[in-house]
Amino acid sequence: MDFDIFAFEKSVKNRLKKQYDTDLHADNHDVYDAAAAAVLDVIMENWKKTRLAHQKDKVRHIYYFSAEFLMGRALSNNLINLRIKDQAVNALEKMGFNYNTIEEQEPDAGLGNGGLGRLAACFLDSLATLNYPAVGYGIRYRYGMFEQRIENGFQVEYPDNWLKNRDPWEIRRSDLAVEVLFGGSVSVRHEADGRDYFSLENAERVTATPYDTPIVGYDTKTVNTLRLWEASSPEGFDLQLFNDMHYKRAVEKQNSAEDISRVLYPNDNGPSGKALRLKQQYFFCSASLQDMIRSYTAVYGQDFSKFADLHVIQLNDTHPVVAIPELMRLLMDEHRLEWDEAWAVVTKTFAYTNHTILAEALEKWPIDIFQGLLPRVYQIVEEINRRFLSDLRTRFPDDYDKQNRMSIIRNGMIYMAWLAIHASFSVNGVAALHSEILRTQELKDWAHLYPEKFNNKTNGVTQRRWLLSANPRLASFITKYAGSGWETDLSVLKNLETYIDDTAVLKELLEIKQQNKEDLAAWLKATQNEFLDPESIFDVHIKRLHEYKRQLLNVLHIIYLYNRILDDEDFNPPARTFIFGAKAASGYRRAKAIIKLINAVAVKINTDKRVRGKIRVVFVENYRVSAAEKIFPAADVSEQISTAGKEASGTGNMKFMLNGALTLGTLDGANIEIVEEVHEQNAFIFGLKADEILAMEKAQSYNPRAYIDRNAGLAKALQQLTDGTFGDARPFFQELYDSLVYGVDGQRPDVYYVLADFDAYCRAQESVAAAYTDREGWAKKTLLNIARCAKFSSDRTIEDYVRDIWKLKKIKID
Ligand code: 26Q
Repeated sequence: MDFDIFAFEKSVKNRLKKQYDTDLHADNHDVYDAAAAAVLDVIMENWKKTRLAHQKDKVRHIYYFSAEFLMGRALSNNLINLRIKDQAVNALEKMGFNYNTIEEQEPDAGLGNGGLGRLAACFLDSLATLNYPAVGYGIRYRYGMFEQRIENGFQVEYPDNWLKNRDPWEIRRSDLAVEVLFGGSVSVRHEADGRDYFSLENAERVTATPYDTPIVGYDTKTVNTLRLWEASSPEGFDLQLFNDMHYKRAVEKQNSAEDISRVLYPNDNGPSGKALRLKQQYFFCSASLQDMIRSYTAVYGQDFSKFADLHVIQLNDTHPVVAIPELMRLLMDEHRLEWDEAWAVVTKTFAYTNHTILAEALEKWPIDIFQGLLPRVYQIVEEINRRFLSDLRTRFPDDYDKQNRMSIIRNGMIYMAWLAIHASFSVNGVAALHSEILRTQELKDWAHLYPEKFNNKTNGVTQRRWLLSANPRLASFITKYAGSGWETDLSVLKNLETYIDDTAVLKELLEIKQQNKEDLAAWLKATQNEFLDPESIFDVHIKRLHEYKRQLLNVLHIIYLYNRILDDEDFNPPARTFIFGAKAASGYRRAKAIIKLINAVAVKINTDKRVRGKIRVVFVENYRVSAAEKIFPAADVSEQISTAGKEASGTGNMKFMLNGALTLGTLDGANIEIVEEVHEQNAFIFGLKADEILAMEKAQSYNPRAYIDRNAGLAKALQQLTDGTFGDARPFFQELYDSLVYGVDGQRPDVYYVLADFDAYCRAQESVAAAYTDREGWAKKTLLNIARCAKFSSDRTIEDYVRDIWKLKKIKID
């Protein structure tokens, strides 16, 4: 990169002078803003070059449609990918600023819930790094994932006002605004060509304005675009009403439009059923398709025969599936294609990724909501389904059951996954086990009908953010021993295996982990006044709070361990710090009760002198990407303990591995593939397997009582939930108890097999303790985990998508 450090310095100084008239008194945020703006300047030229190259060569692009992009911070990431971080840091420090302080000024772009949103962000990084033409399309939420504070042990949500200051990375493109219509009624015009043309009357008009953010590839000139849409009213507020002193009504239309991109829905794995959510989905899908069609028709006019050659749209779960009937509508109603022509385009354009097997997460919309909001799109969905059912009847004339099961519209609902599978040319799961379960269980009918569509794409994460940027000590270690080049070819890490018996190297590795643990301890001391002992095992459970992820299993073990230490003087396991970070969906009562329980157990244990220096429990407030970047490098143990068959993939498991933490996990999602790489002796695997759970579910044979009766330690821990041991939140803990032991609201007891896996989990934790005590043995396992994580780079994942689905060509800029 031809980077002029003096120009950069001057550019920062000039901005501080011009914008703030205060190079002397600039506060840290002003400096961040000026530095970011100066970095954007550096990016600008290649961004333009990339745009021109991609236009000029009329190349095939991937369009990643996603309701979420969990980008986190951009400053360090951009500096690293531009390969100018050291120089820029030096320049800023020379000016008297502390880089770390400056970096901390940037709010996370938290436009996602968790795994699915962060995966989208890793994919964009890999696509740019690998020089593939790609656009991310989504929503510019005014408020992202809520800010979590813990008050009296309970989660309290506060709005994430991430745009309070301007976002220096985005460029508003008002020149590219489009209009999206809602509601109204369908009117038909019969025209001279003999066809009926449909349009909407009295619809609500909403303006969609794109904001572009650059996606800088690592060590390449490619700069792709993330284009996020903002909703506003074309009319602004109503001056007449305002003058008549109807102040509320005067801004009604404006508010109603702006509501669409106001806030990210904070529930992961569980649909909202809210009309506003459908509005969000249609809003960004329609705007994005109009945007794509506009650039296409500028070159090819109304000849759509090349559209599917130049565009592939990947649907990130069902959230953007309404794009399917919307593209039909645009092609027929706005561009005058016949149904069959339009359908031929659509079915060559879309590919669908499924991210979950939880039944409650499968999106379906009540017809009345859908039809009321999108009357014309609904007609098209009906027609798609009518034609599909007529095909089904020819293929399976006697199987009425199947025809009913597979109908896209059924029982007053529209099934978005069915629509996606029927219209897409590819359907994929996100880990081998997950894709297998889709094929053989959840989507069995569909895999039978369309076997050629089904495939697996195991998730991955970008080593640029999750190793190079987050863990500079380990990054240098790797370069020193494995060699350079791993930043774009993670298989280089396998060279580390040469050092498996080199005690000096192993010692160095342990020292790096130790330093990272000290850093994390210092950060938690500074931010939440927590005391952590860096000599203890850092056992880390960070991910969204959900029953299937079984944070409750972890807590029950902690309670059990606490009791055991108190009961038995001779029991002296190595010191442990149990670290949690998790947000619960705002309306998910039981998840919130688990957060309260973790905090109540933390208070009890951390204030009990008898276990001081032996166990400690820490809840990291407001877990988010920038916190994750500090936690993964400091972890010894990676908790991946979901009920087998329920976690589609997991990606945190990969970030831990990359940072040398050992997996304590079930054979679920990508854990299985991690263990395939490192072998069982380098991980701690326990618990029921997916097929065993399935068998128990089918036989309805699971009785949690049996497990409680057989295990006094478990019985005691359970009893302590409700006997006041953990303080004053008894109704919440009582519900947790009841859900495990009796089942609540007509549910089976212990739906996620926490009690069935308890004993195996305790034994796995004992193995962890024993293994940790053998420091050199632990270091070997750590080294091996790092050496064998090549498969889990999102670069590998992207190459798999490109080869099997997207069929893109690399475009070198310049
Ligand atoms: C749906 C409708 C209305 C409101 C919200 C939602 C919604 C939002 C987010 C539903 C689901 C999500 C997120 C799901 C998710 O993050 N799934 C995770 O995806 C990861 C990437 O593939 C996997 O690694 C995880 O296993 C999976 O849980």
